[in-house]
Amino acid sequence: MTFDTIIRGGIIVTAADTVQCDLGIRNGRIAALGSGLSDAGTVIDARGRYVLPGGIDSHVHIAQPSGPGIVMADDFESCTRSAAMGGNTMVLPFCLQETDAPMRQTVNAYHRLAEGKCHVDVSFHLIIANPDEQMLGQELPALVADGYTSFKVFMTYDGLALNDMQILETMAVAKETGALMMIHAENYDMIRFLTAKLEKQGDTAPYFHGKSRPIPIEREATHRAITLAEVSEVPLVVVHVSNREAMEEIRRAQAKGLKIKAETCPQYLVLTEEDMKGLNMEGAKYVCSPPPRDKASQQACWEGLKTGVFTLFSSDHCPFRYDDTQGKLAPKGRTSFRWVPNGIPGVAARLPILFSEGVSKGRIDINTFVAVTATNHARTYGLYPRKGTIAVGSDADIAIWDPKKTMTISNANQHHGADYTPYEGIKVKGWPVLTMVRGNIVMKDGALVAGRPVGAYQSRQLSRI
Ligand code: DUC
Ligand code: ZN
Ligand code: ZN
Repeated sequence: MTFDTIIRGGIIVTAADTVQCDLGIRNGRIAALGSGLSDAGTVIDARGRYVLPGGIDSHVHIAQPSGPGIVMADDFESCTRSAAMGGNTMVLPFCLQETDAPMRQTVNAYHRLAEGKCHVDVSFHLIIANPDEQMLGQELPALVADGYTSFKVFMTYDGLALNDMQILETMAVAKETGALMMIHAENYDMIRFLTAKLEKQGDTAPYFHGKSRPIPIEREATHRAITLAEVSEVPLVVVHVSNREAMEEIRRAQAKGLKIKAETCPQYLVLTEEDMKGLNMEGAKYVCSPPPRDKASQQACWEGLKTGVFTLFSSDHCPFRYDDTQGKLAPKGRTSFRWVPNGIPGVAARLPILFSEGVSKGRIDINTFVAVTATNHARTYGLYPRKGTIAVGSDADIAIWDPKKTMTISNANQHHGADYTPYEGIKVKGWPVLTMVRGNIVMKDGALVAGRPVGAYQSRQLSRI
């Protein structure tokens, strides 16, 4: 047999091209593109469908420690199941540095959690919470050399926030090793100040989460992060950008020739701070950081995607159950928004939302969709061209989409561990009907294909940005 599988007659899309032809797969890789391919064990009819590189969601959180008494709603099995259902073939979660353990030990613990459980491929970013001599001088360079080639730092949060000196010291290691740094840009002291003020006024409901971290707080930190990267002469990814002012800081830096990349997420396209106003604690379902903003900010994020200021569209999947005292209804959360677990699920909703709101409604073309959901993630995080594109020799990581299929997003079709989706009720046109990881069909027509999970850990090269 020439091929294991042929995908016949679909519209094959890459970040650059759109062409109707057959695609032949052998040994988990794309072996041929052309017309009239034959001789395969399995033939998939894709006429009238898009054949896209599988989505790569380079920003998800899985089984990450989230504070006393709080438990994330997804383990590696449930998050990667949800990812596969949503047309993804790879996710990149984070390994959070623990204060009392060597980073290598922590990374190995995440590997053990993931091993044999994943329905799509995975690779890990690191989160640097304590950039001491041991970490910066030894652990981090060794981990980068072993394929953990990107790490995130935070400018806010107790126990995570790094000051400017620490960020500079960490950037020096990025410069030395070639690793790529990602940054959560919000001003810690301003958030602390406003949180205390709001609490004193009795403004403690989930809605005030947004008021405790308004746009200038993100803009200032974005500007400072860019300046620190400029002085350090390193590239930087600003993750989860939510508004025009931060976007304009990034646009200016890019126009100056700085290697600043940026990401936005579905919550900044379709949610607003009004969603956090729900009765009782309902607003907690939408609490994430940066918070959803307003309609004008949504417009700005679309503009960022259309003009290439944002090259990455990720979910920032960070799921907590709602009706659960280990989740959004943690008892302390009723006393103040400050204690509401921060994050929302979205790994399955990311692609249908962007396909429908972007491609089906004519805001972006299908090639841009592929670029911002797959190809740029692979390029940015050292996986290209093995991942993120459709080309002979690349892994057969493929999602087949029915561009005409209409669906309503609901918790039932997310298949994650959370008991709600913040995108409940959103009607979409365009839906993934098949997901294939290295030639293995893992999802077909909204159902997981039975069998052992095929997802595997992927070591990464240095970034190509
Ligand atoms: N930042 C993230 O990237 N995810 C969840 C919460 C946060 O602050
Ligand atoms: Zn963050
Ligand atoms: Zn995140």
